[in-house]
Amino acid sequence: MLELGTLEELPRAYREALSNHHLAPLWPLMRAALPYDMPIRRARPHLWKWTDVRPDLLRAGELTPLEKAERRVLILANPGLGPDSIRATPSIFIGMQLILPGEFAPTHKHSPSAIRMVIEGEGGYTIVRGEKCPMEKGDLILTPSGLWHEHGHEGAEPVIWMDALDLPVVGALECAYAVEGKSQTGSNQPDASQTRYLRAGLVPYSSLGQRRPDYPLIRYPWRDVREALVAMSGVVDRNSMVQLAYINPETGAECMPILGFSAMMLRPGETARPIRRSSSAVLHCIEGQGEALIDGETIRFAESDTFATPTHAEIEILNRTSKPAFLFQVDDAPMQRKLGFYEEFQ
Ligand code: GTQ
Repeated sequence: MLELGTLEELPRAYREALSNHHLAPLWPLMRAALPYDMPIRRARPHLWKWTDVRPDLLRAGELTPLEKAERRVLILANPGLGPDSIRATPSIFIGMQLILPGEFAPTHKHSPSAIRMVIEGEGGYTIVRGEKCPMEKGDLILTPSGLWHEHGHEGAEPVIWMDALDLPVVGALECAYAVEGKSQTGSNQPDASQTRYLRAGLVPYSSLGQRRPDYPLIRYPWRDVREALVAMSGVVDRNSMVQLAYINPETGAECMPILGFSAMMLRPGETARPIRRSSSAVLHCIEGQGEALIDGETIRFAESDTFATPTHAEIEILNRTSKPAFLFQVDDAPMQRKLGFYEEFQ
């Protein structure tokens, strides 16, 4: 291995000259920038327990009216990424959002893309591009870059969901910004998951002949995803994972450009061994409970808990119970694939 020169070995006058000229020598930083064999990972495997998140979020509801928040969100800050971190992993922003009965989170659009994963409560809705999407537990709702969106609540109990945004990526490129908008008149029609894209394998015929909408499907109801996982679990080999990817039904590609979404089922007694990958991820338990072994660290998760897995992590997920467990996963594999450095390690 090369012994690289350090900064201290350079004459002070030279270092000062470089600094005055806004120049820096690479060689003392070389191994920090490009370590051998494995990236330096500051992000830690970390668990955010629902029993902590929920009361803290409800307290935010008492302390801060929505008019003073625009979005009432608590950010999941990965402890390895520093005290001011607003990232759950290097690329993934996760927020827990609370909306109280009768409240309204005003219309805006922004350059980062977002999704919602509904955790609790009934009567919440999001209007995306004029499409009114009901929010039921486990539903995935997309809010892609540049699409107008607003949230409201017609129910009686608090509604809480998880937001995932590619904000750390868009922000690092100094491209993150939002635009305020006027309230949208939501269409009276049910959202496209209940109409045009009701069944896998079927798309509106007209979409074959003309330019397809970029984001034809905004809402992926949990009821359908859960049913599909259960059906699949009966035929998938015990050594393979029961996992479904959320895709764009018109293109077959991942449904958003930077972050990817999937749902998995852990059968009773199952130990799942996802392939080691260069992507980081956040997992959220929709139902059931289990244990995740991440780079040798054990995380015990229960319903509505959320945990982060670093890039290149060695992962095992165990369900020791007699009931199935269901996890939702956000990862940055779509971006890594597009940029040409995504890797899987056998
Ligand atoms: O609901 O539009 O967690 O704009 C962060 C930024 C949620 C939202 C977040 C946002 C939103």
